[in-house]
Amino acid sequence: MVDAYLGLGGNIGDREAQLKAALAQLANHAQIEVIAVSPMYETKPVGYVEQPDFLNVCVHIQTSLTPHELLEVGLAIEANLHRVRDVRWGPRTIDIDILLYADCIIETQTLMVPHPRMTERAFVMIPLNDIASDVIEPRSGRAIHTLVTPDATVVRYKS
Ligand code: PH2
Ligand code: MG
Ligand code: MG
Repeated sequence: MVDAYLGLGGNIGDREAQLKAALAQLANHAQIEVIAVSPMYETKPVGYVEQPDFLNVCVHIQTSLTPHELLEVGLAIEANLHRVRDVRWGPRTIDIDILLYADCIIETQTLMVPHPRMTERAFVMIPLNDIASDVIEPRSGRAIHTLVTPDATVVRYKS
């Protein structure tokens, strides 16, 4: 079993229900154990800004899946929750990204781990810091708590 961290986000439909459904589907997988889930945050869109606000959450899992198998599981859950791929960085019911997989650096056509933009994104780093503050981001060799910066566009979500 290896430790991995995933980032989940969505900004159309019932965002909270979709995040909870995605977390439940991860937890139900025979080769995934959910160790910790961060609080949910409501976040302003980054990249393509003319779209609704997101809900984002990070999750710590232990898994016997390979990185590419884990990617496939995430894509299958996205499909179950009716994700349609249209605009890059555009609106979606649910997005499941592998942020960290053990201390691996993976650079393939289909998968980049650590997620290449994670350290620039407060909507990832703030929830990740809640559950992984001492974990090392292997590209920089630095702990998550040294890479996170406060951001007023990332707000704890109270439903
Ligand atoms: N995901 C993106 C692009 N922009 N912005 C926020 N706030 N949250 C996201 O999850 C997000 C984004 C691409 O995956
Ligand atoms: Mg993403
Ligand atoms: Mg994605």
